[in-house]
Amino acid sequence: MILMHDIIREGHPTLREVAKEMTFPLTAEEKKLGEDLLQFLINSQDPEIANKHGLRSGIGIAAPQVNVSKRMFALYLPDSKGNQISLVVINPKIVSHSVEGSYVATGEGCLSVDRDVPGYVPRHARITVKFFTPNGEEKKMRLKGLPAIAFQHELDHLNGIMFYDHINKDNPFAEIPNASPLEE
Ligand code: K1U
Ligand code: NI
Repeated sequence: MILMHDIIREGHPTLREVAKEMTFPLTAEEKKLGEDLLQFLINSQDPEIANKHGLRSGIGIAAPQVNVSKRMFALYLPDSKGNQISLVVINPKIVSHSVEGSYVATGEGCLSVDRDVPGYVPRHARITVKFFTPNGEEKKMRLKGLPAIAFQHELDHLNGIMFYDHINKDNPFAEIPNASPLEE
């Protein structure tokens, strides 16, 4: 079971590495890591389990955040229609994106950052993505709203990028041209 002390924090060099592409078939250890990442998110959103183990709530978590520099992350959140997105994503790519941007109105947080970093984080409003499942099946998906933002936040972790790298340093809440706020 992944706990908060397994999650590395800003300043750890792994968070700034470009993670390695994964090869198939995955090893048993790599499959178990995917399951553990997804289970962490499920546990973190269960008030009883989260409270018992002191887990911060998350909708996404990437392998580099548990000090494994491989291109894998998990997402667990509802889409705009109320369908649960529950995914382990391997070797993800954004194949196209909207011109329109989006940002979380209250800013972003990160399980690897123990402080509030205020400001808008510019993201693509809609993305078309390709990735592999742990069984090596290729998937293509369209995402919008919070799932699209979460996917981009986690993909950034695979490229050594932190959400605050995108915040305007001179004016963190400066208007982002052609972007709409996402109210949580
Ligand atoms: O990667 C992480 O550190 C997890 C982080 C990912 C994230 C996705 C989208 C926007 C910001 C950050 C989180 O899961 S933050 C916690 C969270 O549950 C949440 C974030 C935004 C809106 C609603 C919930
Ligand atoms: Ni993060």
